[in-house]
Amino acid sequence: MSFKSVTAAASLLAALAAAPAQAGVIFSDNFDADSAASVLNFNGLINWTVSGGTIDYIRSGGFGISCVGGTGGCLDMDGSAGNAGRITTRQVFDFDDGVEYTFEMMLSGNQRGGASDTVTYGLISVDTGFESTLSAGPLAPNAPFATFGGSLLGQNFAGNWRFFIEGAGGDNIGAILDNVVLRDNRTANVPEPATLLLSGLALLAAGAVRRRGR
Ligand SMILES: [Ca+2]
Ligand SMILES: [Ca+2]
Repeated sequence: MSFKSVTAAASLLAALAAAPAQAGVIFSDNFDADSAASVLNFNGLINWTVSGGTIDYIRSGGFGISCVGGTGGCLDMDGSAGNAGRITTRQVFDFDDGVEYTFEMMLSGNQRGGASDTVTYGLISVDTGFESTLSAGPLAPNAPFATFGGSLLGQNFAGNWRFFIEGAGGDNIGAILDNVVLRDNRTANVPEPATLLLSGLALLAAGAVRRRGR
C-alpha cells in the first residue's frame, strides 16, 4: 500500500468514525417534523400510515398536552373521531432469524383526566398478515412519560414486517406517544468497527513510514 492510498483510506475511515453514534438504530421517530401545528385526525405522518380510526398530531402545549421534553411534536393515540387509530410504519423491516432487536417508545397518560388508556403494539407480517401483539398500560391520565417496549428475539422471524402502535377506546383522549426507536442489537453493544480499523491502519502506516525511511 502506498502512502497516498493510506492517506485516502484514513480520510474515508475518519468520515465513517464521524457517523452518528446511535449505534444499532435502524428506525427512529420523534414526531417533531410531521407538522408545524397541532392537527386533529392527522393523516400526514412522514413515517406511518393511519388506519382503523384516527390519531391527533400534537405540537407540545396544544390542548394542554406536553410532548417529551416540553417541545416538538407527539401523538394522541385516540384521535377526535370516536375511534382510536393504529399507526403502521411505511418502512418494511427485513429481520434475520436468531437476532435480537429492541423496540422502544415513550408513552404518557392522556394528560387530560378521565379514564386510563391502554396501547397495543407489535409486528405485522407483510408476507402473511400475521400479527404479534403486546400491550402497554393501562396508563393513568397523569402518568408521566416512560419507556415501553423491549427486546424482540427472532425465531422463525425472517421475512418482511412492519411495526404498528394502536390506541384503544374512542373517548377522543388517548395515551400520548413520542420517541419510537428500533435497534439491531448486533451492532448496538459492540465497539465501533471504525475505531478498530483505525488502530490497524495506524500500524500499516507505521510500517510504510519505516520502509520509506530505509
Ligand atoms: Ca417529539
Ligand atoms: Ca381514552
